[in-house]
Amino acid sequence: MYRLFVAIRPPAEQRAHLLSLMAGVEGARWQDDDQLHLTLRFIGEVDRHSANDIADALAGIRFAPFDIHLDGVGSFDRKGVVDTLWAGVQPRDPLAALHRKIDRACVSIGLEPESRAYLPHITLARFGRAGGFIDPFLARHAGLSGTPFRVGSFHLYESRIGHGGATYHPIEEYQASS
Ligand code: 3AM
Repeated sequence: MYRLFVAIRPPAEQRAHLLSLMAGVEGARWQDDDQLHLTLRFIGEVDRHSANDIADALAGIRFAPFDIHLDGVGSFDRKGVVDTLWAGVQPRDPLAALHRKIDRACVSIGLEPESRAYLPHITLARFGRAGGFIDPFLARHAGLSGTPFRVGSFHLYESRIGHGGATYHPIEEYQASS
């Protein structure tokens, strides 16, 4: 089985900016450079046959390149405890439009449609069950604003869960139309 998701790989200078933010939160498991990505659509566990179908369906997606920039920081909670610390991106509309195209491609090959609201973000850190105290981090980086960068492609990634957490492996890249 393959655990798949579709994501944008931020360019090196944006990743360097993100890595420079990663300090000062106890209990944070900071993402490393290889792990930094902007999820467009989580797919989950599929067999080889479905993985090939997904790769083919994604190849049929047409989208024009667009620019986004880092914008602010935020967090997700699970069971009332902070679970994920992330950097935001703007504008969200072209990302949401691409998310919908990818969702339609997934549905076309028999996957369930996305049921959760899509909030584009780049995960910076994850937390164990004890969570973490992130208020100073959120206050310090509320004004985060990066230089615009072009989204000219997206990737199909495989997530492999190992002893040290998940590693992410780009297995296919899909280019914008023009
Ligand atoms: O982009 P991030 O790092 O927030 O949280 C997981 C990660 O998102 C998310 O998919 C990305 C690659 O692993 N993810 C994992 N399980 C998920 C699920 N069941 C999920 N997203 C939605 N539903």
